[in-house]
Amino acid sequence: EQSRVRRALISVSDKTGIVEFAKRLSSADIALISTGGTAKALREAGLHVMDVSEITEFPEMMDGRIKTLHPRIHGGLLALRDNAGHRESMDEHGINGIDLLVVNLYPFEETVARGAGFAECIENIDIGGPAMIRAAAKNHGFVGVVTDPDDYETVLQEIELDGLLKTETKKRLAAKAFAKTASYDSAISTWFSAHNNEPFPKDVSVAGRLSSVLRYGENPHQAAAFYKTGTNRSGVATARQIQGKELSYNNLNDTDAAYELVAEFGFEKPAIAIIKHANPCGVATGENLVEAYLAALRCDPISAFGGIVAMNQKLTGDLARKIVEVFTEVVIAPEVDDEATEVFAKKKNLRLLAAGGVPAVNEEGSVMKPLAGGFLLQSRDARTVNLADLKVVTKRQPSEQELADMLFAFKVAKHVKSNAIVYAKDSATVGIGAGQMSRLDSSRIAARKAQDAAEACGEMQALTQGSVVASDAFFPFADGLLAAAEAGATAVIQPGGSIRDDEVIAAADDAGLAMAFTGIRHFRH
Ligand code: 93A
Repeated sequence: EQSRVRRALISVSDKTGIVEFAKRLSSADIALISTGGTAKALREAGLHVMDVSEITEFPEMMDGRIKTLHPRIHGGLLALRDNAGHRESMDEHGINGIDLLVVNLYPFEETVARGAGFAECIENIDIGGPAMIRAAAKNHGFVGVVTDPDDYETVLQEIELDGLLKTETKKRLAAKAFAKTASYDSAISTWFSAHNNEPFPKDVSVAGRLSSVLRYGENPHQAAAFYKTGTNRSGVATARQIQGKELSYNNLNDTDAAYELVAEFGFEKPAIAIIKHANPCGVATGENLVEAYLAALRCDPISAFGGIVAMNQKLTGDLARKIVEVFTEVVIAPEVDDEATEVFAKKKNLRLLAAGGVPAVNEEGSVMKPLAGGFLLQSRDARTVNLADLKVVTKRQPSEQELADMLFAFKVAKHVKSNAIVYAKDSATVGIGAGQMSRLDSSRIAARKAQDAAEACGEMQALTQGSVVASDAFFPFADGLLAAAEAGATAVIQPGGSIRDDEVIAAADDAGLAMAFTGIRHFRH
């Protein structure tokens, strides 16, 4: 038999909406018990509140480290109301049942995120809050536990109806409560390990918040959902969808790839990337976004059909009018102006996203890759190759234009699945070879795609004539490099480090190429 909610304990750090919530609980004849700061806020709003210290007969002490850690509180949360022995203990020790617990925790993650010192972070580890949350969630048969202000309204509506909380509701709240304490503890453990210079803790639990259940996964027979980890890295996770159909699993994956790629160019120059199947089919920077878009599109107009377009600057009406000429699935930009929004409104299905910002390329972080029975964890590939990293190894020095294009091509190659070969000219890709098992094949495919693109534009000569070529890893033999020379490349950028580097350098010299080594590899599998 269900019993009415009579007593609620409220102890919250984030006091958003708490006064309104408590007022309605009080109107529903529920007695309120509270810790220091929360009690003060509620009293100021004219509510009648009992202090926890009145119940425990202990003052809050040790700078608040001890507030609710007491059998009169935990007994009230944990006692099984239908168990005679438990009831006896309650009577004997003056313990009253607590039927509703409303807690949100010390803001540990926020304290870490704003760069607070070690001692302050430690002080923001909540002990009493999680203890109460876990006690109430364990005893969810009798206690409702509210850990998220988003649940205030639903809980109120049930209570206002008949003074009760439904069994399913209490169960749902308990599951959410344990997820909350698990992710809270995982944040503490990750932070603590990093502090001890242990980048890889013994146990890793990935804490994410369900953002949406997707229609299906990579294929229609797979189920899928999108979880957000709350790292605040601008991108698909922070984006606001302005219009268009629901984003699919593949849309999210490809949009992420597209946005990370344009982020390489920061705010230094307007950049556009067009993505298909997580690989770019055209990337360019330009004086403005329209110029960059047209140059990116020229690289592979056939593959761009049904693609995803990302940019690193505000999307304007001019560009929107160009994009809608090609069938496009998703468009993502840091911001979208009103004119562009209007242009896209006519394309009902097109998904338009405003991400708020562009993620910092050099930001530290980890990436995970699942495999059967486990997962691999590594730090992000946060390296960008600069002029200072380059070592020219050929007799011929690259020209200034070649150097600029080499750095551009290498940045793009970082975002192409290995083996990656990228031809570029005038800060635009002209041929991309991705995901082949042999570097020579990637090289040939990139050159052939450039030839196709030229023919599609009614040009005789492949766009690779007079281009530069980037390789994500070293050329193990001279053949891949010679294929590039044959396609018309005049300069090469690659990590170097093959045992046959001498052979490869000699072949480059013979072909009159300029070549620079980066010393940095950008595998992406
Ligand atoms: O320092 S604590 O770990 N010790 C406790 O006994 C305790 N009880 C509640 N932190 C404790 N809390 C937390 O205090 C709650 O989780 C909540 O975040 C906060 C509310 O404090 P106040 O009402 O004084 O603002």
